[in-house]
Amino acid sequence: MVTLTTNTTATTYVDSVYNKLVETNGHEVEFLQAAKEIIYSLTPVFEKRPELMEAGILERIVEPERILKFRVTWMDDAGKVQVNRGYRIQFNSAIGPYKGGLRFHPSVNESIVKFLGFEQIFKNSLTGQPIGGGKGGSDFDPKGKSNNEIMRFCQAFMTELYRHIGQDIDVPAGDIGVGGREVGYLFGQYKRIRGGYEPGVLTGKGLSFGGSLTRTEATGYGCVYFVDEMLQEIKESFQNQTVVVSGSGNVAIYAIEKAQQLGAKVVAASDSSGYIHDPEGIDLALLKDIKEVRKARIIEYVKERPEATYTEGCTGIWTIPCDIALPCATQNEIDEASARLLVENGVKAVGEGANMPSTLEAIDVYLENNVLFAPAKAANAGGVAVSALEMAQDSSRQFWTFDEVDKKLHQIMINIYNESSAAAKRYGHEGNLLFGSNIAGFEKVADAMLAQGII
Ligand code: NDP
Ligand code: 2IT
Repeated sequence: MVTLTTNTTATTYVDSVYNKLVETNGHEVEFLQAAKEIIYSLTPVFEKRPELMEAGILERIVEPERILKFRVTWMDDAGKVQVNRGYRIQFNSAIGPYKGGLRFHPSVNESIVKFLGFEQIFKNSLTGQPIGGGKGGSDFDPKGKSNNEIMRFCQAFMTELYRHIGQDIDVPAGDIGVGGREVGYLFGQYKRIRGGYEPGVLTGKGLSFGGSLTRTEATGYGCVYFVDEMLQEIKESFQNQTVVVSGSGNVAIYAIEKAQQLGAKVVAASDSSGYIHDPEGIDLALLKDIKEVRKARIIEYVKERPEATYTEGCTGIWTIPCDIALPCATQNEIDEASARLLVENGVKAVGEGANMPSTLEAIDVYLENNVLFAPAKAANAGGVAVSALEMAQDSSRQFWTFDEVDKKLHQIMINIYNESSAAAKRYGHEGNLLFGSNIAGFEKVADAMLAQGII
């Protein structure tokens, strides 16, 4: 049982909550990393607002409201029975229905889903929209699977998940390994089981059945919009900057697209096998064709662009000198050593398109060296923000143009930047967007929890 620690200082309080978490979740390293970053950045809030300590808000917010873990059984093309593990973590519903993506990747386990779900609470709050935090997924590996196998897996996954979700309960979407195709199959199975048309139950849907324009582009575009706001503080922009983007999935491709539109030269991208370096600037049409149409490996790029080079392995991408680094692949892809290399090579700004792509040590390196740092919760909130706009369109049965959604997205990213900056200043950490975004995201959820009583 959690003992509430009242009548103590904020520092002792956050220490005690974090230590308790280590005791009870010691093996969940990714979750503990995400929790540590947030918990300690909230110390100034508890100093100013002891009523939040007294109400045990921190003890409650680190504990998921519900963890669902289930078997997913399906049959592969060879007729062999396959078993995977499915997850949905319904972390916090103080400000709205649980909302967050599904990740299909062999590395998925409870710790990964918990870290993602925990981050989602604060990110969703920052968007200013009424969505709580959740996340899910499976250790299913989509690589090398046929289209039919993907469909059968999605159907089997939804056959269990459907009973736990709903447009006012929990609204999943995509993440690594889950894009438009998978959301389509998941939605089809949900509709078949429910016997009704409830488009608001999933976001990232196809445009012909309740999807929103700009959702595909939203995370990558949003990340660049956010970094652009940050650059304006030092009277700079994306114009003529050299940019390195890791990954070549949904987030990476549209971060590259928007950075190029704003005049940057994007010189590198990667997948989990290696990275390409194209000093003259990436040919995005070619990259999209390889990754989105052919669904091939990034090495194919250099076969058609002899001026580019391919290198095996992922971390080497951070040795390429750049002004702006946009990690858009996965968690902990920039460690302390990579962060130091980025700094030595003169990086001005880091914008996190992926979730928790920098280790805690890497973040310290950015902050010690005055690198402008756009933390994931704020910088990649554009995806879920447009998901919430998709929910709004589904409810009203009216759909907006690409430009309308893009303008709303841009304004949301500006608001997140302004609110994070203001919160950092209000709590004595001016310029520190990590503190600012954690605090701004937290306060709204904490106030809702306080108002809703001890539940
Ligand atoms: P995709 O599946 O579309 O792309 C993932 C990309 O990252 C691929 O290039 C993949 O390479 C690479 N990658 C995945 N795992 C690893 C790994 N372990 N090591 C190195 N590279 C890896 O996913 P998204 O683009 O949607 O997601 C990327 C990141 O952005 C994730 O952290 C996700 O949580 C985050 N995010 C996504 C949002 C969305 O709306 N989709 C919203 C906010 C954040 P390969 O093809 O070889 O696996
Ligand atoms: O990490 C994320 O914010 C996402 N994968 C998007 C979640 C969503 O519900 O659109």
